Amino acid sequence: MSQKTSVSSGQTTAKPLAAGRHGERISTLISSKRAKVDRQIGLELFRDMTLGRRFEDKCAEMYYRGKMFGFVHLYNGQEAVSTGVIGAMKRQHDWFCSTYRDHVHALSAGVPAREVMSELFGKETGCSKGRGGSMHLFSQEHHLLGGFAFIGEGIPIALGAAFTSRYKRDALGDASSNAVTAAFFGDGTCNNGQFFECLNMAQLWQLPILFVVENNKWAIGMAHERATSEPEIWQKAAAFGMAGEEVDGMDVLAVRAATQRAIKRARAGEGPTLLECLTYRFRGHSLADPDELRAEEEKQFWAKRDPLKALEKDLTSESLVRADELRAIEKEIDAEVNDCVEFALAAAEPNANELTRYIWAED
Ligand SMILES: Cc1ncc(C[n+]2csc(CCOP(=O)(O)OP(=O)(O)O)c2C)c(N)n1
Ligand SMILES: [Mg+2]
Repeated sequence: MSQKTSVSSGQTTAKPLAAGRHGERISTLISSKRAKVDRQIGLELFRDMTLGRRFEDKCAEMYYRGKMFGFVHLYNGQEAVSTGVIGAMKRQHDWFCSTYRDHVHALSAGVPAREVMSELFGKETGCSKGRGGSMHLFSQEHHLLGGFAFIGEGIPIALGAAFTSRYKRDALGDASSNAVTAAFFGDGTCNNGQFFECLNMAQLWQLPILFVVENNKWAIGMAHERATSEPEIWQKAAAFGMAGEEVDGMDVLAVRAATQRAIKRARAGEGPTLLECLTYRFRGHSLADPDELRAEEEKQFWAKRDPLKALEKDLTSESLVRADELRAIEKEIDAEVNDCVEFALAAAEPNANELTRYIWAED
């Protein structure tokens, strides 16, 4: 049976919202169980989300200044998902699998900003040695299984990582093997066959995996409600007998609490969870997208739910931190982001004679 621990009232407002059903869902979603955080964790969450936001803003600047090439998909607006999920897991122990919208997942997983920015410039110092670029970030050290250009491509890879954890423990007798894998993907991807196949297998084998759907309402220019027969993706878990939950993806404390529940189940051998995070991207699909399809009113509706401002309000209203401390963090992050750009611009290009190096594991 699916578990719905966040409760929607199911009521619709008298006047339809400009933001449509996606907006109505988040407006009526009650995040009853948000994570309680102390000052230190609160600051860490704010720092991680700020790094994600400022890093992406810098990417846009570099792209429009002609310094960065190829497809670049930014994550602005969705930071509470990356930080909420990865921040509730164990870095360099658990595993993370991304999509082409992968910069911020890599940063949250601990890949240094210098390595991520270098990769975007195609430099040898990049986390994929400059051979991958924006959509193919990878770090064995930080357990980042990759960014993937084809939608749904990462889900079976993540499933394999989750299977490995279980196999090491149950078949090879390694009692310490309790890593959980988080697979991130979008709403549009949930109409892809790999999603259903992997949900089935994960539940059948009770694998330690968290399927994180970042439902930002849009798949390039296709609105979610137009493309799927059941827009409430979390409900699809029930077809497999899997735990499913919907959560406010603009609220990092709600995402963190939902992740903690899912991770607890996964580590206890109680299997996977499908977590649908309701969110929104603040920029176009990619930096090549003029973003003309989405209504201005809809964008404004979501801008009011900026996850960074929401966290700041939470932390300051509980007097855990002062606003000036957060401004100081932003300054530090800006310096870090500027430093990673300078580092990446000055770094060496890969040697053209070594174009195919690193294709095989022995390299
Ligand atoms: C297998 C495959 N089919 C089509 C595409 C083209 N494509 C690129 S992004 C995208 C939309 C994905 O939307 P969603 O899963 O909601 O992710 P978001 O971009 O919103 O993060 C599509 C169809 C692709 N990359 N791979
Ligand atoms: Mg989407």
